[in-house]
Amino acid sequence: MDKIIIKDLEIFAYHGVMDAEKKNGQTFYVTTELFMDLREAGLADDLNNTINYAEICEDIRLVMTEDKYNLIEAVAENIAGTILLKYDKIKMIHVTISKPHAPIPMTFDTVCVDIVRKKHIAYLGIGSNLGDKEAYLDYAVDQLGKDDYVTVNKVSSYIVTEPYGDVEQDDFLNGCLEIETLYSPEELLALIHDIESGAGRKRLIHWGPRTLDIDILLYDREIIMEEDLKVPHIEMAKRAFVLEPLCEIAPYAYHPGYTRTVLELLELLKQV
Ligand code: PH2
Ligand code: MG
Ligand code: MG
Repeated sequence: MDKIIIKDLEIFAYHGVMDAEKKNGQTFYVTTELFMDLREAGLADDLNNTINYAEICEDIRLVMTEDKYNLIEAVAENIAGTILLKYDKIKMIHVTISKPHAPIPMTFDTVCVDIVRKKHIAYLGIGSNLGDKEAYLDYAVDQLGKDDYVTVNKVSSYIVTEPYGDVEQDDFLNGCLEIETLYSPEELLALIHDIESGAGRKRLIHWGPRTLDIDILLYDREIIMEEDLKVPHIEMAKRAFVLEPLCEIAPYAYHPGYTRTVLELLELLKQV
């Protein structure tokens, strides 16, 4: 991917674990690589099609000088988050904070923290079969959208579905969303649990009736097999109530386990 690079932007600031560092300050150097498509700007020769690097330098200066952090890790994380949130065009950022005058009683060139952060695309399934089902699904979409680190790109129609599984219960209302997020899968799961609790979800019967269920279906092309989090959702290929709404918003989204698109999975399921 194309990128704009700002090398060793010099900023005097007061970050450090030691009291003296917070009192006296020192010079830091910030290098950022801003990953974005530069072709349109290149062809049109127009600043409106890209981002103004002078503005980015000012954003970095503000993060560097408005607060005093203990760790350059925290400085880097804040710069990455601030810039990714502010600029839609920037999809990924590489930040290096260099601290050549760090209090180390030895000779060294510099010490750096170096991080890469990006916007992730995730697909979520939502379902409800208790109370005002439509209001609960709307609540999920609203709450996700309100979070600073989540943008809701697309929402499918809501469809009425028969309960899947052995528990006898009321029909579900199901839907799917595409989101863009700065959260890791684990952080996203924590947010989802908060939203489910906010909808009065009680975890009583496994697979039983619920006011609101939100599942991570896909997260980029990652495969995660942790005790409390499995992505892609392990049952999604068997569930028409997931694949149908998902196919409406993302027929060509890719399942990295089955190496098939959502559309292909839905067609395979219909053949069973
Ligand atoms: N969720 C379940 C179990 N069964 N059936 C339908 N139709 N829709 C659901 O969302 C659903 C289900 C457990 O997550
Ligand atoms: Mg579920
Ligand atoms: Mg769930």
